Amino acid sequence: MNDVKIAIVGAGFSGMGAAIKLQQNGFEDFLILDRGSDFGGTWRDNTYPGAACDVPSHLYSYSFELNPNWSRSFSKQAEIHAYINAVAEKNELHRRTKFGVEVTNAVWNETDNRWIVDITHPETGASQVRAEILIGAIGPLCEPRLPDVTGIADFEGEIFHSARWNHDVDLTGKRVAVIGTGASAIQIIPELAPKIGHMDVYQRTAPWVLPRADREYTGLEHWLFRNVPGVQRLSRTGIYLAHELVSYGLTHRPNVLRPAHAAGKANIRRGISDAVKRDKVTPKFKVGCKRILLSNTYYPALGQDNVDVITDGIDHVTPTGIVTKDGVTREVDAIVVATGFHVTDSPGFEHIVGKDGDSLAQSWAKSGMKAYKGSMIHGFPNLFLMVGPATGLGHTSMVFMIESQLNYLVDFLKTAQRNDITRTEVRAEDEKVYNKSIQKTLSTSVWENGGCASWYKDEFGNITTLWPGFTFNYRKATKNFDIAAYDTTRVTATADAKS
Ligand code: N01
Repeated sequence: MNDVKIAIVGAGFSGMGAAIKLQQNGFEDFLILDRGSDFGGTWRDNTYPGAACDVPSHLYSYSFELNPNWSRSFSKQAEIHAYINAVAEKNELHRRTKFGVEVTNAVWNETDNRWIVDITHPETGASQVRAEILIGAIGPLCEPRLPDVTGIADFEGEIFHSARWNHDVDLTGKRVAVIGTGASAIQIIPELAPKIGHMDVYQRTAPWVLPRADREYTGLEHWLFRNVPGVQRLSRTGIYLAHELVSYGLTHRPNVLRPAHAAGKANIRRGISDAVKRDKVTPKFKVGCKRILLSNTYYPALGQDNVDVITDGIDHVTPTGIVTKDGVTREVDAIVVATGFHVTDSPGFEHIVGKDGDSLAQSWAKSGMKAYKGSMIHGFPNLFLMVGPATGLGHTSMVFMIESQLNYLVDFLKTAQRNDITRTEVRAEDEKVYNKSIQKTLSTSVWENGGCASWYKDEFGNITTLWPGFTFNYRKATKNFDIAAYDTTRVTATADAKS
């Protein structure tokens, strides 16, 4: 049994950020556990052709590790992954990280006030880590969701999910089907279109895809970012404020976003000349209801003669092709599955077990995901969930939200240390009131009223993933650890006593 004060599960942006902030604040006794072989989480796993960030890099990076060398406004996956690894190296995170480790279970032990974390490693086998605090940094976009389509398991050609790209397969000249037209697919399709023989794009819902102001930074800009103090921060602030304006429309006044409809439609007209295809890809819901996508190359790719957009719905898959509901069979050599992730039903939730013996999945099965400030959950003492419920965004950088959570995390740890607190559990009533207010704010939002189905909603139809409103309000809400919302247990001279 390995004893640590803090165990961090996940070495992506949020787990690494937590580790760096812990170090900076004198909490050195921690261990990061990750099943992969490298830092980066989703930016390590998503290596599909065209993978890039749809938030400008100067904002989609840590505020405490600015990078003046971003090559372009919207960086590609390899550059983001390299940045993440450079940050990890600079902060010497390898010293406190175990890779190749699968966390199979994490169970709260009420007697010891500790998390018992079961792990397995291909070489060292099964063992346990015992921790006072568990930081769940598993990320909401890490478990690929495969479509529940009859026969898909029996397909005999190449088939892989966008987040598990098989680089050994050469798709040049092949007949390829892409299932899905979300954020990943719209980046993959333009990369494949020029090289494949024929592509069928299976679209269930047409997304809004707006032009992307992507460009390389000039030598002068790089020089300014490196040498003139404040220029990079100014650029970052400008990007941040521009994105925050969108949040007002998304949350309170969807009609403010009307110009985006025009921009989206113009993007379609520019890219596709065929009227039938144009009609097929024109969205039928309000912009912003599903994630707004950015691309200058998606529609031109769909407009190519060797690309068909199929909207008839998949009925089943045969060993050699896909049959749509109208009975048409289309033979293919490979299927790319770009159908997203288990977000509100992540398998990871089944393996975190709280004080009553219920897992997060069981606890949330009755009424959906909820947490206090997206971080702490009633019934799960000393668990701090990164990018938890109601922290997701549709308009700007998740790194901003992560850093807000990190402020809260550090203040929580400092408060506990200062007051000799060994057990911290958010009160059920505070959690309830907090989530009620989130749902009230969401009631005017485009996510609720925009006429679409999206992964932002859970099986009960509740939006449990998104932060509604300006991100600076979340920054304010997480500035200080509000101990009054928590039940705590303190160490006394003789024994632990409930306060
Ligand atoms: O997944 P998605 P994604 N049959 O859920 C369709 C982030 N991200 O991997 O819209 C047929 O968006 C589904 O159809 P519908 C970003 O937060 C960021 O693309 O549900 N189709 C949809 O078209 C994003 O939101 C970047 O009707 C099926 C698609 O599959 C999140 O990751 C880049 C189906 C899934 O789209 C997920 O994006 C990439 C079925 N059975 C991703 N099931 C950045 O740039 C699903 N679909 C930062």
